[in-house]
Amino acid sequence: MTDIITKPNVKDEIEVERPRLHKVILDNDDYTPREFVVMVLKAEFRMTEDEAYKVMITAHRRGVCVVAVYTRDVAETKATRATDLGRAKGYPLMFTTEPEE
Ligand code: TYC
Repeated sequence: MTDIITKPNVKDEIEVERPRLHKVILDNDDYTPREFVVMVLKAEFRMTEDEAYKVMITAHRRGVCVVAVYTRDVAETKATRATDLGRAKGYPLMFTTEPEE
């Protein structure tokens, strides 16, 4: 028996969109020690000491710094985990997320 091979019907082709990426943002505060912020950035965002220091000092000087971008779930999980590390020590350290344009 001969198989008939047909080209996929155009109507069957599904167009998928790349998931929107979300930024994790570090907010400055007046209480969390600098070294603690650096430690959290290294632990949760797999940064080197130098990368973490640059992000921390940018947030310290400018008020906020974008830490990284991820899909929404990953961004929210990491922001929550990092914020919780500060809260466990009584610090007001805050990581938030927002969708990229
Ligand atoms: N501003 C804090 C201090 O002087 C350090 C700090 C930096 C805190 C960045 C939060 O996102 C931050 N101890």
